[in-house]
Amino acid sequence: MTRVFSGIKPTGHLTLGNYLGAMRRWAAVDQHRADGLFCIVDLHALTVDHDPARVRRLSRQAATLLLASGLDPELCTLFVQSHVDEHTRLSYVLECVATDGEMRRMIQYKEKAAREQGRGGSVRLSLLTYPVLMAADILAYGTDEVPVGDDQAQHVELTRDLAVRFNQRYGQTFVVPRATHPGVAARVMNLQEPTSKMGKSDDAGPGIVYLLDEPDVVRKKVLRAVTDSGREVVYDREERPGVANLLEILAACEGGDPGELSGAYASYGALKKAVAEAVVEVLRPVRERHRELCSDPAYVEGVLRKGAERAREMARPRVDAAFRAIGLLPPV
Ligand code: AQP
Repeated sequence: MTRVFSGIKPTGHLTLGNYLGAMRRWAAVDQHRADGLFCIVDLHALTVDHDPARVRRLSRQAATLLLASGLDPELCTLFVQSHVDEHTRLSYVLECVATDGEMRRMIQYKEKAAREQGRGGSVRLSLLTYPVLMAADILAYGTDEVPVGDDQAQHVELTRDLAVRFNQRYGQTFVVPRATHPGVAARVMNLQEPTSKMGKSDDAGPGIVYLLDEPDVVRKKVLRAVTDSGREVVYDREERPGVANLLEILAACEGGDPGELSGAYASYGALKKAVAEAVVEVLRPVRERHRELCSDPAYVEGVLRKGAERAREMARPRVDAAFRAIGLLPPV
């Protein structure tokens, strides 16, 4: 069975972008057709300035929201990265095959390092080595497929390079994974800045729809979305990114093609109303299920405990094999 690994970073409240671009597909498709591992990658959240209590809170919330979105612990493995030591064990070994130059070429590193410096902070070494830990997350499980958004494609490419290099130097150990991209909603854009991704670690603002926003808040954010001075609803990503984003969100919520949907709306106002209601409806069951799960934290903890046990069993043999292959003595 195809093995799929994907992660979500507890760096902010989860957004409509996370849901439409990733979580919904994990629950509706990936966990049914594949052996799915879905991970709250909390170690990655430590690579930038953070509040420890907030990371813990967001990790719990992400697990609850993933279950609320339909992940079924009977069908997939849901766990927290820091609960499975194999990730950091393997990360060190992979640091011994990766190069400094490779790390510095990562676009996300350059962007995030500049952001940290812009905020007057220093750049953590872990931000530079983050793609190696991500490679370890993936390679530890013999992953075949990694569903990712556009911005993570370079990291999966690096993961493939490291797997191939390790296998060539030290013997066949890792499966070489491939990235898969969601067809719809690959990149939900910020409603106020439609040329930037709707990112959960961006400063909170009216351009980001959070999964736990009240319906009226969702409506307000969508109705205030930035469009342009035109009047006619046409789908043109380059010239009219705001309207294109709304059409793509609508298509992701209701099905259909953004270009074809554009013909159904006579004004931006009508389009925004339709998008607002579509988003409210898509998020309604998630919010309701989330509320139920919050009243049973022991259930969520149990899922994470079993998930970590299963993940550990899957990862350990391959990570042990990598230790032996690269020259480390087995424990006596
Ligand atoms: N706007 C988006 N549109 C489509 N897909 C998105 N994803 C995230 N934002 C959008 C997808 O959600 C999954 C988990 O994302 P992540 O936790 O790895 O990172 P992020 O949400 O992409 O992170 P942010 O918000 O940009 O900020 P940082 O990196 O600082 O936490 C991924 O599959 C992602 O593609």
